[in-house]
Amino acid sequence: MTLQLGLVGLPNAGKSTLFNALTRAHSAVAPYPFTTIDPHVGVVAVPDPRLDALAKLIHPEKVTPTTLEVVDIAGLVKDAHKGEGLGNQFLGHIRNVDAIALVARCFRNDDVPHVAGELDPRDDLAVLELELALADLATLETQREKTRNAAKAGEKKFAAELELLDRAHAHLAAGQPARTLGLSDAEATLLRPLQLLTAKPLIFIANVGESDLPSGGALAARVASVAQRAKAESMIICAACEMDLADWSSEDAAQYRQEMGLEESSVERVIRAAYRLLDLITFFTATGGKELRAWTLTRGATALDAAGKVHTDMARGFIRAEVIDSATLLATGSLATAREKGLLRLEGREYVVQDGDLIHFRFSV
Ligand SMILES: Nc1nc2c(ncn2[C@@H]2O[C@H](COP(=O)(O)OP(=O)(O)O)[C@@H](O)[C@H]2O)c(=O)[nH]1
Ligand SMILES: [Mg+2]
Repeated sequence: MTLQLGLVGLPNAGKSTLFNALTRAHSAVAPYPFTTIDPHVGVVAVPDPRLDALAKLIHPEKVTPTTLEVVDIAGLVKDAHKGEGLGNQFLGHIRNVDAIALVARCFRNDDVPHVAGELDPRDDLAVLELELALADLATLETQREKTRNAAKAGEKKFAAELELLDRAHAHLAAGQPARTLGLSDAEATLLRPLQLLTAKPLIFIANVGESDLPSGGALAARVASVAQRAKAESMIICAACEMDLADWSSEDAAQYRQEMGLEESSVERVIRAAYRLLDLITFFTATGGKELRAWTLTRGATALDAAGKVHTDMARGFIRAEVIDSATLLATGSLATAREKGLLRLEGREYVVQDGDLIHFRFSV
């Protein structure tokens, strides 16, 4: 299961442009072929300098970065929650993603009409946030009805659930996202099946024109203030520029970025932000020295979880994990030396995997 970041925004915000830039950009790690699952889902390699450095040390035949999926969700419009246009279908797509990037139009282009005429990303973001909240309110109302009936039938556990649903409903009705409900683990588990849209981790993207790089200009500042209120990150991107850059050589692209005062590729920034949002870490495997591969894991996951990512057999027949963190390995210079020096630790199935660990699983089936 690959984690998905959904691009959500009003029509003409630049979602498809950003989607193309993200999925066409050449990975810094290894040439990763752009794969389309369908026209709206793309696979992007997660850039990781540690993977580059490990490849230089291990000389594998193949280097495989870990990936994220990006979903271009067709324009959300006002009244989508009522099923206007293809509203319900769009909301269903959003329900399935793990994190949301709200794309706000901040570029001026008289050839590209804006739905509301006057350009103000605060209005656009308010429409988006409202639609997501109204969809959640509808979900909560339906669930409340079901739970209320079950509670009437006398089952005690439903009374507690009903209370939680009432609390969530009041919170949303007061204009707050489900994200800020402050749930206990048990409560979060109860609400998770509802896949509330406003509970999903969120970043804001100000899609600016080239002339507003790198600072973003006045409209991007408005996006930043909306993001701050939502306690979320915001970033400035020129999607159209990034799409052009995807076709340039990496030297030319680097020179352009330097001239524009951009520190790194926006593609990398978006992917990194998604990683942070989802609280993900990366571990590496180097099977027989042939394939060096990066894998994504949720922070806090164990060696057994990691083994299961690689192969179900490895989890089933798990014996031990041989672990070295990549920084130590890189400083040592070679896997053989690290082994001689006893730097590879033997860890059991409960070991909590750390970001950057290189793991060799010992298993028998
Ligand atoms: N000037 C400028 N135009 C952009 C930018 N991003 C998108 N556009 C243009 O805006 C139009 C709509 O973009 P698109 O990505 O299709 O928007 P979507 O409806 O959100 O998918 C296209 O003509 C793009 O070329 C940008 O950063 N600057
Ligand atoms: Mg589009």
